[in-house]
Formats: sequence, structure tokens, C-alpha cells
Amino acid sequence: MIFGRSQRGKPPVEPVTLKILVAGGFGVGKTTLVGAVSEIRPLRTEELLTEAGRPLDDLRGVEGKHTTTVAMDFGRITLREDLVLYLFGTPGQERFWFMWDELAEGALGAVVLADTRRLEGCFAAIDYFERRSLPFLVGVNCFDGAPRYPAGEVRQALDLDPGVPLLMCDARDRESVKEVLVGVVQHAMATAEARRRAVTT
Ligand SMILES: Nc1nc2c(ncn2[C@@H]2O[C@H](COP(=O)(O)OP(=O)(O)OP(=O)(O)O)[C@@H](O)[C@H]2O)c(=O)[nH]1
Ligand SMILES: [Mg+2]
Repeated sequence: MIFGRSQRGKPPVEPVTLKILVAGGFGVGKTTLVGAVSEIRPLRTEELLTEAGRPLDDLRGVEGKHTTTVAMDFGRITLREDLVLYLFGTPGQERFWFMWDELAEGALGAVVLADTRRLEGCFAAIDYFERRSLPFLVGVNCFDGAPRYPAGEVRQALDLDPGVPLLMCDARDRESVKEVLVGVVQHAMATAEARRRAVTT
């Protein structure tokens, strides 16, 4: 058959689209992470850090940082031809957290980025996802010059539940970020499956 389906190959697949949040404290690399993997030009809402914000904005370790996210970052990555992730980066500064509930709506899971020099920066994000039972994974963004700690020590310092995955990553590196995102999707799927089983048994 010349015009049969077999000649045209596989019919195009409608991809599943999933929403993933990228959260964490101020300046941990959320905007960098979304920018590193997005296949569309990421939408950013960066504003200049100002003199007025200086007492509030902790720039230790990221002295070269001049801008901050005030609403969100948005990017997209196709993990497989049938699986597309929409990434929503949250603002890190506490004064913009009123945005979080809007951003979290309909999310499958989240990445909480952490910087070991300022671990306390991600406590609020961890609390937020725990309270809402939204599956999340912790990505330790290994900045150059930051001390490296074994995963177990970081888990302990964060008082992480044993079921929450923790990965070391580099927010600037596409492959590293992809690994983190695959980790979130797998963790969210496993959590959903476990919850389903708990309901039906
Ligand atoms: N060396 C190094 N620098 C990084 C890394 N990730 C981010 N940076 C730098 O750290 C600074 C902060 O990164 P951002 O991506 O703006 O952080 P953010 O979490 O979006 O910050 P807010 O939106 O202000 O909360 C920038 O100057 C980045 O270039 C990393 O993995 N290694
Ligand atoms: Mg940002």
C-alpha cells in the first residue's frame, strides 16, 4: 500500500505534559537551572537587586549576583518524545512568597535546590512541600568553592524524610539538571503509585 499508515511510520504521539516547580532559597540557582535545560528561551522576571534590599538579601557566596526573580521563571524540556516538562521557577526571596500557591497549582512535583553554605535558605521550601504532600527531591547545587559534604550529612542537616531523594547537581549543566528532573518525575510517579495502593488495599 503506497499511502497506508505503515508508509508514514508511527502516528505522532500526543505528549504528556507535566508541571514541575523549582524552589529553594534566595540565590541557590533556580533561574540558572531553568535556563540550563529549557529548549525555549526561558521566560524570566528578573529585577535588579537594589541598595534598599541589601539588608534582606543574603549574597554570601553569590556576590556576582545582580538580579533576582520577582515572579517566576518558566521553561520547557522534552525528556522523551512523549514526555514534556514545564518548569516553573519560584522567587527565592521571602517577600515574594505570596506567588507560591499560584505556582504550585497542578504541579506533579518539585525540586528544592540547596546551597550547603546557606542550607537554612531551603527550609521554608521543604516545609511548604511537606505540608502540602507534594513530592519533592532535594538537589544540592554544588557551587565552585563551596565545601562538599556527603549526602548523608546534608540529609541529616535538612532533617529529610528517608523517602525524599537527594542528588548532587550543577545547576549550570544541562545533563546534570536533566538527571535531577528525571529523578523528580520518577519520585512523583512512585509516590502516586504508593498512595494509590494505600487507598485500594
Ligand atoms: N559557580 C556556580 N555559580 C552558580 C551556579 N548556579 C548559579 N550560579 C550563579 O549564582 C547566582 C545565583 O543564581 P540564580 O540562578 O539567579 O539564583 P536564583 O535561585 O534564581 O535566585 P533568586 O531568584 O534571586 O532567588 C548567579 O550569579 C549564577 O550565575 C552553580 O552551580 N555554580
Ligand atoms: Mg531566580
